[in-house]
Amino acid sequence: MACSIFACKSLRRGKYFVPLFLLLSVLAWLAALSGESVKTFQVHLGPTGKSLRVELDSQLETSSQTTTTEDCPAQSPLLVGPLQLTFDSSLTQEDVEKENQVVVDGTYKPPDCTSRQNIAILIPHRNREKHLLFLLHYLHPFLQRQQLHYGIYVIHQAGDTKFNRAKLLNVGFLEAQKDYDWDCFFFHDVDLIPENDHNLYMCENNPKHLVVGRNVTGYKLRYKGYFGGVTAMNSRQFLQVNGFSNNYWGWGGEDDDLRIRTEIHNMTIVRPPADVARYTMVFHSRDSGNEVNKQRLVLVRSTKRLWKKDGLSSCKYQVLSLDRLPLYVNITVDIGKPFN
Ligand code: UD2
Ligand code: MN
Repeated sequence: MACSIFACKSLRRGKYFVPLFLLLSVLAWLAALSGESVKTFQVHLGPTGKSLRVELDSQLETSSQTTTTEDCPAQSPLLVGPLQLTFDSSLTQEDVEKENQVVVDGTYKPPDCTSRQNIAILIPHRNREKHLLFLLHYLHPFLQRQQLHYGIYVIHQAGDTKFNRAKLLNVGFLEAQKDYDWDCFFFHDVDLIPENDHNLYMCENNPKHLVVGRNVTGYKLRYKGYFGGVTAMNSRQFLQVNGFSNNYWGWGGEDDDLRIRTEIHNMTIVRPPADVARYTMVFHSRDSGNEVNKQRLVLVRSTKRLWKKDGLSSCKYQVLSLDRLPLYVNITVDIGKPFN
């Protein structure tokens, strides 16, 4: 074909343009493919030994966690009902971490649906490492079977002054809120293991008390207004009652104080059915540093007068460290000492 020198050069350049374009497209396609590769199948085994689910662990899935999925079903298909609990003293931290590789920095999200609530589990703690390990061993798979988005926070009291469970739980609430906009807070003793996953770890329209029965008390409610062990409140309810009192040092009374706070606000305590709300308390004797609080009856009588001034609004503390460990967020805190 006849052409000027200039036009011929452009035509020749055009000849290379098409194959070059095709080559670049193929390269781009290959790069995209390798980006979503490495699909590995992991089988997660719970303490039941049953397969909880087979998970497709891929970059595709990681990215799908940020996109919206459907709400999880009203009843999780993964529930297994009552479990026979065993406490093997040879269980190690590594074992529990290995069982729970899906947990990252103490938090977990169901991979294929959106949890109906976002749950923060707050555990007051000092010198109960073995109990904590047993609890984590059972609680992580339990919450995963319930298809919950959750985070576990252990609030560790520094020093050896009297233990103050209630104030630690206030600290847990205030600190966990900085992490994420959790809907629902569980106040959870370290030594109580839920026996049945139909005991749902979700909040209700009223404060919830979950320990209807315990092995050590013949699975009977201790008394009518009993509100100890494991309780759940949503953030609105907990803020409304101004949280726990900060003034209960040593054993007892702080759970009744919280109940009175809910009564003042016309809330009614709800409980799951007795056949599912069952716990095993790992055996223990009274800890040193948590002797019976002789002031507790006097304090409980002044709740009505003091709740507004004493609680979340007056909770002073100093976080000494906050560590995002594989199985929980550990918050070590200086909560001061009695009557300061
Ligand atoms: C009951 C209540 C508990 C609380 C307590 C009175 C039940 C099932 N539980 O528990 O909720 O009202 O009476 O304060 O009714 N802890 C430590 N280290 C210590 C001391 C306590 O970690 O040195 C934590 C730990 O989470 C423990 C919790 O505080 O589970 C309650 O203390 P406890 O187990 O000694 O008291 P208990 O079983 O009588
Ligand atoms: Mn106990």
